Amino acid sequence: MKLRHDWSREEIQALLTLPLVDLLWQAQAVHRTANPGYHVQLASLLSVKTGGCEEDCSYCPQSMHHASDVAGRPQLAVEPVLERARAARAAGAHRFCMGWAWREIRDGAPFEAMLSMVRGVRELGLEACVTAGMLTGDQAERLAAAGLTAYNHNLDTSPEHYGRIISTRTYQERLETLQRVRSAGIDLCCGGIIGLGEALEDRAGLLQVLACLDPHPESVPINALVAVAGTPLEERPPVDPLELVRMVATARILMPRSRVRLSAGREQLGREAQILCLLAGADSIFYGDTLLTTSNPAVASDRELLQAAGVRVSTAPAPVAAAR
Ligand code: SAM
Ligand code: DTB
Ligand code: SF4
Repeated sequence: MKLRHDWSREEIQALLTLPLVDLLWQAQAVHRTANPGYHVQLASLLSVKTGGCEEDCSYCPQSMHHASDVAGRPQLAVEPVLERARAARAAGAHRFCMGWAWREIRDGAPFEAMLSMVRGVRELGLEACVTAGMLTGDQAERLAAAGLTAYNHNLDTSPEHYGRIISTRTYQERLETLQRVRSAGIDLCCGGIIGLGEALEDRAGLLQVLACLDPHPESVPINALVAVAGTPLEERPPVDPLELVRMVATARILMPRSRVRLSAGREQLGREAQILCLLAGADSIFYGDTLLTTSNPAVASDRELLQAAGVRVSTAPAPVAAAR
């Protein structure tokens, strides 16, 4: 399958607006070729540093600019984090993702602790993912040396809509961090959110930026806004689940070999809508009762969902003796 990095916005918009049955047919054809076993990766998420973030992302409950901010929670230490990683592995997770509500990583004790967490998670045989805002080239190199599998840094929306959602940093800064992660040899986890009041052209615009990255991000999280009370977007109406299906299907067609992760917002979806997303090419979910600050479907109901859909769960790799 030939991978393309030259998609035009018009082509993407045409995919997004295809009759749903035709879009699903195309997405499935791509997905069945790239992922014939319909393997789904389970990724568990833990907030290591919660709230008090300097950025003003209008969807985010952890920004210090919003009434929703849950400030003053102490940052978790290395051992409790690794305890949670062991529990996630025992529950069947394949990847362990850790979040820090930071604008950027600063050097010092918290960064050293982050490196220890990455090493510890890798020694458990889990993939390790970190999301912690902007980082320098040197920090990216050190995370790579600790064995970090992937760095999550979302573009969230189109370059045009971005300024209406976030004012404290630019799209360009986001792209520069992504480049540093790439240069250090760490996989990219980069996606966005729908339901921010964006137009269809903005959804196409986000997907265009992602699909024109070369190589494509190894994982692409597609979030539906969780409208949290106290954030500027608290009044936004819920997204139509079929819009999410369209977004997943189009991402699958554009980036055949990337993991498309059905991320925040699953609690608002029925079982059938989630199965449509799996059919459309989603091959990863967040697994565990919480996301960062909001809730996620229970582990038992997710097991039932995957069983009902008939997809297979990726098996966790064997533990590595020591991280690099
Ligand atoms: N501070 C880091 C950053 O922004 O990269 C890491 C954490 S941040 C919470 C990770 C991602 O979660 C955001 O980029 C956004 O895409 C997603 N997110 C945050 N709040 C959300 C919400 N209420 N609904 C849906 N997705 C959300
Ligand atoms: C991503 O794209 N979605 C996850 C993960 N990357 C870090 C975060 C979703 C957060 C939803 C709101 C919350 O729980 O605070
Ligand atoms: Fe939330 Fe991350 Fe934005 Fe901070 S940078 S407000 S944690 S999304």
